This record gives sequence, C-alpha cells and structure tokens, in this order.
Amino acid sequence: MSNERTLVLIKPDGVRRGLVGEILSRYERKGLSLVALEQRTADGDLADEHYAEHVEKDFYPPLRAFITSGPLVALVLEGDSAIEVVRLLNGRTDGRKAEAGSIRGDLALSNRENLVHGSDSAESAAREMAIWFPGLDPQPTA
Ligand code: RTP
Ligand code: MG
Repeated sequence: MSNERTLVLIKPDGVRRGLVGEILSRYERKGLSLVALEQRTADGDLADEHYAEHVEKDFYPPLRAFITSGPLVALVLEGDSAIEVVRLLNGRTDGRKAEAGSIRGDLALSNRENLVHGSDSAESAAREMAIWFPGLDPQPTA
C-alpha cells in the first residue's frame, strides 16, 4: 500500500460541458478521497508554471489559450497509488485513442480538449500541488 496525493485539473472543457460531477464521481467511486477542491480561472503565468515542461513545444500556444479559456476545477485526490490510478482513469492523452471506460475514452474526442489533467509522477505531483494549493501538505497525513 502506497498512500499518495495527486493533483488533478478538470479543464475548462469539462466545466463548459457540465461534466464536473460526472468526472468527480468517477474518482470518488474508484475509492479516491477528495482532499482539496477549488474552481478558478488560470491566467497565462499560472498556465506557464503548470505546463513548464511543455512551454517550448509547438502545441503549447493553443494549449495555453485553451487552459486559460475559462474556469477549471483543481483538486487534490488521495489514495493507494493515487498518481497511477488517476492516470489510468483519465486514459490516453488523445481522446480519439483513449480506452473506452476511461474518462477521455468515454467523454473526449480531442487531443487537446481532453477534460482532465493528472500528475505523471510523485515529483510532478509535489510540484503541481505547491502551485495550485500552496500550504497543503503534499504527503498524506497517515
Ligand atoms: P495532462 O498533462 O493534461 O494530464 O495530459 P498528458 O500527461 O496525458 O499529456 P501531456 O503530454 O502532458 O500533454 C499535456 C496536455 O497538452 C495537450 N496536448 N496537445 N499535440 C497536441 O496538440 C497536444 N499534445 C498534448 C493536451 O491537453 C494534454 O493533456
Ligand atoms: Mg502531462
């Protein structure tokens, strides 16, 4: 058992499409616990910080425009192997290729507007939690 915390974003397409409850419920039904949740709108600086690994890539300008295009919901989830489990529930990046049964596989049809973000490693999770929820302990309490 490896209890972990991970950072999730329900991206602006998820809020616009009214899928926040549907997506949250998938994480909750899996058994992950909600530790923190906040709706906010990212500005360009916050987008650049969050997506530091992608800022030089060709796909970044449209990604930046998308992620700042409206409110999103940031959350921290906790549970056994939470980082990997969230990535499995999210599915492959491209909604057209994502596995049926995953959030993207069932609900997204785009490589960019793919509803959710999940930290991809323990290091990313700690870095991203510090960006979105400074003051929150990145480690589970027990
Ligand atoms: P995320 O970071 O959002 O959890 O997604 P991911 O790990 O599955 O994908 P990543 O490679 O980190 O890409 C971050 C986000 O950038 C958008 N993207 N657009 N070629 C493209 O147009 C392209 N590739 C990626 C997606 O929104 C992706 O989730
Ligand atoms: Mg990623």
